[in-house]
Amino acid sequence: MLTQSQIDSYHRDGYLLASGLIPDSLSAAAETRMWDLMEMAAQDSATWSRLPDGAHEFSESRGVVIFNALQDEDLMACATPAYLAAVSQLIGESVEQHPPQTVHTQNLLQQHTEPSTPRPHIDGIPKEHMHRTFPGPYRIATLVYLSNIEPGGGGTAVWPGSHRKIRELAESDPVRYEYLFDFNKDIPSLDLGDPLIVEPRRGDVLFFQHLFGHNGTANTLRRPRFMMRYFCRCESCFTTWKKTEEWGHWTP
Ligand SMILES: O=C(O)CCC(=O)C(=O)O
Ligand SMILES: [Fe+2]
Repeated sequence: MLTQSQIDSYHRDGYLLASGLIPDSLSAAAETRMWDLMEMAAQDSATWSRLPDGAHEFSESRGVVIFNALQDEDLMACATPAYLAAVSQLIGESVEQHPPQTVHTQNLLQQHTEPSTPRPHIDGIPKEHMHRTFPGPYRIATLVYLSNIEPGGGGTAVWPGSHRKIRELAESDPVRYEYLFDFNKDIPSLDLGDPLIVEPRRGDVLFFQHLFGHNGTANTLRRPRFMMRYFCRCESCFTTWKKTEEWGHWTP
Protein backbone atom coordinates (compact mmCIF):
# COMPACT_ATOMS: atom_id res chain seq x y z
CA MET A 1 0.00 0.00 0.00
CA LEU A 2 2.87 2.34 0.79
CA THR A 3 5.90 2.70 -1.45
CA GLN A 4 9.37 1.83 -0.22
CA SER A 5 10.24 5.51 -0.28
CA GLN A 6 7.28 6.30 2.03
CA ILE A 7 8.37 3.55 4.41
CA ASP A 8 11.96 4.83 4.33
CA SER A 9 10.85 8.37 5.07
CA TYR A 10 8.77 7.16 8.04
CA HIS A 11 11.85 5.53 9.55
CA ARG A 12 14.11 8.45 8.70
CA ASP A 13 11.84 11.35 9.68
CA GLY A 14 9.78 9.63 12.39
CA TYR A 15 6.48 10.37 10.68
CA LEU A 16 4.60 9.99 7.42
CA LEU A 17 1.58 11.84 6.08
CA ALA A 18 -0.17 9.52 3.63
CA SER A 19 -3.04 10.11 1.22
CA GLY A 20 -5.11 7.57 -0.64
CA LEU A 21 -5.56 4.96 2.10
CA ILE A 22 -9.19 5.97 2.64
CA PRO A 23 -11.29 6.42 -0.51
CA ASP A 24 -12.94 9.79 -0.88
CA SER A 25 -16.45 8.33 -0.68
CA LEU A 26 -15.65 6.82 2.74
CA SER A 27 -14.00 9.90 4.20
CA ALA A 28 -16.92 12.02 2.92
CA ALA A 29 -19.43 9.76 4.68
CA ALA A 30 -17.35 9.87 7.86
CA GLU A 31 -17.18 13.66 7.72
CA THR A 32 -20.96 13.84 7.34
CA ARG A 33 -21.36 11.61 10.39
CA MET A 34 -18.95 13.80 12.34
CA TRP A 35 -20.97 16.94 11.54
CA ASP A 36 -24.04 15.15 12.96
CA LEU A 37 -22.22 14.10 16.12
CA MET A 38 -20.98 17.65 16.55
CA GLU A 39 -24.62 18.80 16.25
CA MET A 40 -23.55 21.19 13.49
CA ALA A 41 -24.60 21.78 9.90
CA ALA A 42 -21.76 21.87 7.38
CA GLN A 43 -23.58 24.53 5.37
CA ASP A 44 -24.44 26.80 8.30
CA SER A 45 -21.44 28.47 9.92
CA ALA A 46 -23.69 29.83 12.66
CA THR A 47 -23.76 26.31 14.12
CA TRP A 48 -19.99 25.82 14.16
CA SER A 49 -19.01 27.43 17.44
CA ARG A 50 -21.45 25.66 19.75
CA LEU A 51 -20.11 22.97 22.00
CA PRO A 52 -22.23 19.89 21.27
CA ASP A 53 -24.40 18.66 24.16
CA GLY A 54 -23.34 15.09 23.44
CA ALA A 55 -19.58 15.74 23.70
CA HIS A 56 -17.85 13.53 26.25
CA GLU A 57 -15.10 15.99 27.14
CA PHE A 58 -14.07 19.51 26.21
CA SER A 59 -10.69 21.08 26.83
CA GLU A 60 -11.13 24.82 26.85
CA SER A 61 -7.40 25.56 26.62
CA ARG A 62 -7.04 23.59 23.38
CA GLY A 63 -10.57 24.00 22.09
CA VAL A 64 -10.76 20.26 21.64
CA VAL A 65 -14.03 18.32 21.59
CA ILE A 66 -13.60 14.70 22.56
CA PHE A 67 -15.92 11.79 21.97
CA ASN A 68 -14.76 8.41 23.21
CA ALA A 69 -15.51 4.94 21.90
CA LEU A 70 -17.75 5.86 18.97
CA GLN A 71 -18.82 2.78 17.06
CA ASP A 72 -20.51 4.45 14.09
CA GLU A 73 -20.14 2.40 10.96
CA ASP A 74 -19.22 5.42 8.82
CA LEU A 75 -16.33 6.29 11.13
CA MET A 76 -15.08 2.74 11.55
CA ALA A 77 -15.17 2.25 7.77
CA CYS A 78 -12.14 4.55 7.55
CA ALA A 79 -10.01 1.77 9.04
CA THR A 80 -9.81 0.34 5.52
CA PRO A 81 -7.79 -2.71 4.47
CA ALA A 82 -5.35 -0.26 2.85
CA TYR A 83 -4.98 1.66 6.12
CA LEU A 84 -4.35 -1.57 8.06
CA ALA A 85 -1.88 -2.73 5.42
CA ALA A 86 -0.02 0.58 5.73
CA VAL A 87 0.22 0.25 9.53
CA SER A 88 1.50 -3.31 9.04
CA GLN A 89 4.14 -2.12 6.60
CA LEU A 90 5.35 0.61 8.93
CA ILE A 91 5.71 -1.58 12.01
CA GLY A 92 6.80 -4.65 10.07
CA GLU A 93 4.11 -6.86 11.57
CA SER A 94 0.62 -7.75 10.39
CA VAL A 95 -2.19 -5.93 12.22
CA GLU A 96 -5.03 -7.30 10.07
CA GLN A 97 -6.06 -9.69 12.87
CA HIS A 98 -6.16 -6.82 15.33
CA PRO A 99 -8.16 -3.97 13.79
CA PRO A 100 -9.25 -0.96 15.84
CA GLN A 101 -12.64 -1.24 17.52
CA THR A 102 -13.88 2.30 18.19
CA VAL A 103 -13.08 5.94 17.52
CA HIS A 104 -11.80 8.74 19.75
CA THR A 105 -12.16 12.29 18.37
CA GLN A 106 -10.03 15.36 18.79
CA ASN A 107 -12.12 17.95 17.01
CA LEU A 108 -10.93 21.53 17.28
CA LEU A 109 -13.31 24.46 17.63
CA GLN A 110 -12.27 27.98 16.73
CA GLN A 111 -10.00 29.67 19.24
CA HIS A 112 -9.52 33.40 19.40
CA THR A 113 -5.83 33.30 20.17
CA GLU A 114 -2.80 35.01 18.72
CA PRO A 115 -0.61 32.69 16.66
CA SER A 116 2.13 31.27 18.89
CA THR A 117 5.23 29.20 18.27
CA PRO A 118 4.32 25.54 18.70
CA ARG A 119 6.24 23.53 21.30
CA PRO A 120 6.78 19.82 20.84
CA HIS A 121 5.46 17.08 23.07
CA ILE A 122 5.65 13.34 22.92
CA ASP A 123 2.61 11.22 23.72
CA GLY A 124 1.95 9.54 27.02
CA ILE A 125 2.09 12.63 29.22
CA PRO A 126 -0.81 12.33 31.70
CA LYS A 127 0.53 11.79 35.17
CA GLU A 128 -2.11 9.24 36.13
CA HIS A 129 -0.73 6.83 33.53
CA MET A 130 2.91 7.04 34.58
CA HIS A 131 4.02 5.54 31.26
CA ARG A 132 7.61 4.35 31.23
CA THR A 133 9.72 6.00 28.53
CA PHE A 134 10.75 2.56 27.27
CA PRO A 135 9.15 0.81 25.58
CA GLY A 136 6.57 3.62 25.80
CA PRO A 137 2.81 3.53 25.25
CA TYR A 138 2.92 2.60 21.56
CA ARG A 139 5.07 1.82 18.55
CA ILE A 140 2.96 3.82 16.11
CA ALA A 141 0.28 6.48 16.44
CA THR A 142 -2.14 7.29 13.66
CA LEU A 143 -4.23 10.42 13.28
CA VAL A 144 -7.04 10.30 10.71
CA TYR A 145 -8.25 13.68 9.46
CA LEU A 146 -11.82 14.27 8.35
CA SER A 147 -11.44 17.93 7.35
CA ASN A 148 -9.52 19.77 4.66
CA ILE A 149 -7.25 21.85 6.83
CA GLU A 150 -6.42 25.39 5.74
CA PRO A 151 -3.53 27.45 7.14
CA GLY A 152 -4.48 28.50 10.68
CA GLY A 153 -7.17 25.84 10.77
CA GLY A 154 -5.56 23.44 13.24
CA GLY A 155 -2.82 21.65 11.30
CA THR A 156 -0.47 19.42 13.26
CA ALA A 157 3.06 20.60 14.03
CA VAL A 158 5.74 17.95 13.41
CA TRP A 159 9.49 18.03 14.01
CA PRO A 160 11.08 15.83 11.35
CA GLY A 161 13.81 13.61 12.76
CA SER A 162 12.98 14.59 16.35
CA HIS A 163 12.53 10.96 17.42
CA ARG A 164 16.28 10.40 17.15
CA LYS A 165 17.32 13.42 19.22
CA ILE A 166 14.60 12.72 21.78
CA ARG A 167 15.64 9.08 22.09
CA GLU A 168 19.27 10.14 22.52
CA LEU A 169 18.31 12.38 25.43
CA ALA A 170 16.20 9.63 27.06
CA GLU A 171 19.03 7.14 26.75
CA SER A 172 21.55 9.62 28.16
CA ASP A 173 19.96 9.37 31.62
CA PRO A 174 17.65 6.36 31.97
CA VAL A 175 17.05 6.98 35.67
CA ARG A 176 16.07 10.63 35.39
CA TYR A 177 13.97 9.91 32.32
CA GLU A 178 12.38 6.66 33.39
CA TYR A 179 8.87 8.10 33.06
CA LEU A 180 7.45 10.08 30.14
CA PHE A 181 5.78 12.45 32.55
CA ASP A 182 9.18 13.68 33.77
CA PHE A 183 10.88 13.33 30.42
CA ASN A 184 8.34 15.48 28.59
CA LYS A 185 9.28 18.51 30.70
CA ASP A 186 12.77 18.54 29.18
CA ILE A 187 11.71 18.08 25.54
CA PRO A 188 11.22 21.81 24.82
CA SER A 189 14.82 22.48 25.88
CA LEU A 190 16.11 20.33 23.00
CA ASP A 191 17.00 21.97 19.72
CA LEU A 192 14.75 20.06 17.35
CA GLY A 193 14.83 22.64 14.56
CA ASP A 194 11.79 24.30 13.08
CA PRO A 195 8.52 22.42 12.92
CA LEU A 196 6.51 21.82 9.80
CA ILE A 197 2.81 22.39 10.11
CA VAL A 198 1.10 19.64 8.15
CA GLU A 199 -2.25 20.64 6.72
CA PRO A 200 -3.88 17.36 5.78
CA ARG A 201 -6.82 16.86 3.47
CA ARG A 202 -9.86 14.83 4.44
CA GLY A 203 -8.94 11.14 4.45
CA ASP A 204 -5.23 11.73 4.99
CA VAL A 205 -3.49 9.82 7.76
CA LEU A 206 -0.55 11.00 9.85
CA PHE A 207 1.60 8.18 11.20
CA PHE A 208 4.30 8.79 13.77
CA GLN A 209 6.56 6.81 16.05
CA HIS A 210 6.97 6.70 19.80
CA LEU A 211 9.19 9.61 20.95
CA PHE A 212 8.32 11.71 17.90
CA GLY A 213 7.95 15.43 18.67
CA HIS A 214 4.65 16.90 17.54
CA ASN A 215 1.76 19.02 18.76
CA GLY A 216 -1.60 20.36 17.75
CA THR A 217 -1.93 23.99 16.68
CA ALA A 218 -4.86 26.23 17.44
CA ASN A 219 -7.74 26.33 15.00
CA THR A 220 -8.17 30.05 14.45
CA LEU A 221 -10.75 29.64 11.68
CA ARG A 222 -14.50 29.30 12.08
CA ARG A 223 -14.76 25.88 10.53
CA PRO A 224 -14.14 23.08 13.07
CA ARG A 225 -11.31 20.65 12.43
CA PHE A 226 -12.22 16.97 12.64
CA MET A 227 -9.60 14.35 13.50
CA MET A 228 -9.82 10.91 15.06
CA ARG A 229 -7.64 8.23 16.61
CA TYR A 230 -8.66 4.65 17.29
CA PHE A 231 -9.47 2.74 20.45
CA CYS A 232 -9.38 -0.97 21.25
CA ARG A 233 -10.23 -2.88 24.40
CA CYS A 234 -8.25 -6.05 23.99
CA GLU A 235 -6.16 -7.00 27.00
CA SER A 236 -2.97 -5.73 25.41
CA CYS A 237 -4.23 -2.30 24.29
CA PHE A 238 -6.18 -1.76 27.47
CA THR A 239 -3.18 -2.38 29.67
CA THR A 240 -0.82 -0.47 27.36
CA TRP A 241 -2.69 2.82 27.27
CA LYS A 242 -6.03 2.92 29.10
CA LYS A 243 -8.03 5.99 28.18
CA THR A 244 -11.47 5.43 29.67
CA GLU A 245 -13.02 2.88 31.99
CA GLU A 246 -13.42 0.41 29.16
CA TRP A 247 -11.15 1.54 26.37
CA GLY A 248 -7.52 2.07 25.57
CA HIS A 249 -5.79 3.59 22.55
CA TRP A 250 -5.38 1.11 19.74
CA THR A 251 -1.69 0.26 20.07
CA PRO A 252 -0.94 -2.47 17.55
O1 LIG B 1 -4.57 17.78 17.38
C1 LIG B 1 -3.52 17.54 16.80
O2 LIG B 1 -3.26 18.01 15.68
C2 LIG B 1 -2.48 16.69 17.46
C3 LIG B 1 -3.00 16.03 18.68
C4 LIG B 1 -1.98 15.18 19.40
O3 LIG B 1 -0.97 15.64 19.84
C5 LIG B 1 -2.22 13.75 19.56
O4 LIG B 1 -3.30 13.25 19.19
O5 LIG B 1 -1.33 13.06 20.06
FE1 LIG C 1 0.20 14.13 20.87
